Amino acid sequence: MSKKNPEYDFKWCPGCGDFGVRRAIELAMINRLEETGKPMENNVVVAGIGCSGNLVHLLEGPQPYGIHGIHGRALPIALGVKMAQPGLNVLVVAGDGDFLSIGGEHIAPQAARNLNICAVVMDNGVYGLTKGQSSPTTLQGTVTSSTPFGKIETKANPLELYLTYGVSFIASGFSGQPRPLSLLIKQGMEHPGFSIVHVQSPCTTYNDTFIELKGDLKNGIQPALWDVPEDHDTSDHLAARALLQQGGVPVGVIYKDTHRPSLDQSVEATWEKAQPKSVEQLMEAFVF
Ligand SMILES: Cc1ncc(C[n+]2csc(CCOP(=O)(O)OP(=O)(O)O)c2C)c(N)n1
Ligand code: SF4
Ligand SMILES: [Mg+2]
Repeated sequence: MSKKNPEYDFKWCPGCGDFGVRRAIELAMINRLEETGKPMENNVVVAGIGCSGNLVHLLEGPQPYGIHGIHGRALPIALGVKMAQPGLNVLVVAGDGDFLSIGGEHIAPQAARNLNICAVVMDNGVYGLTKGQSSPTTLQGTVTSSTPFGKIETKANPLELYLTYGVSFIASGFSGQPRPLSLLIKQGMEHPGFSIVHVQSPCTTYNDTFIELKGDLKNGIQPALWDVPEDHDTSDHLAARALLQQGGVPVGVIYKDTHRPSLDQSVEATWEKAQPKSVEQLMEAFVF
């Protein structure tokens, strides 16, 4: 991390949304530490590559363990950490490009396994670190350095994607509200299965969406953000789907299924069924 790694000189731009996400993660971890009595070293942050992934070096206060991995491969690394040490609290931090573009193929398998980790996705609708190329969540038609005549593809809807893949905890948050966001992240960390907290975290340099998200009523701009109603039934898949079809950006818990076993529980149960074979039995298997 930064203090232990003084040669690491990466800095976020002023006003970057990721500052708020960092604060929310710090608050959630400290809160968890106070509630469970487990030390900060019980937490591991697995980061992708991107401005968002640099969060792992920029955390302040007590330091969790951190792995700054490979672009798009935060989930497989987190799978390895969790399988080796199921007692650890594993948190993935990744950008929209990292998680949904190059890393998109890893979401469905982990959803099917119900890997017991929490992924915090910082969605700024752009590749920030590499200077502003389009990402899956860039609006169709947007002119970027990689789409000089406008983006051809439609914008992905990550929350609908997660729901379709069967992610067992899905929340949506905003970096400009670090305290409420920390509560969503804490719920995600406590959820016994695969949780994703998808965060709108604007890039002030290449895609500043703060006003669009928060609105500017004086100038007739309605906020895209709206709170998930208190009476929303988070256990109801169809209700979650209907919520996502209302447009804009819901803030809160969208869906939660606590009835499925997590991957570590399923692996444990499989170990109990597996009969270890003796060397003789294994050798006999090769005899024709
Ligand atoms: C395998 C691989 N491909 C491409 C890159 C170049 N690269 C680094 S970060 C990045 C995209 C970052 O966008 P995002 O994940 O949205 O993170 P942000 O910087 O916006 O937070 C790319 C394409 C890389 N480092 N490794
Ligand atoms: S380029 Fe964008 S995402 Fe990266 S640090 Fe600057 S504001 Fe944040
Ligand atoms: Mg991005």
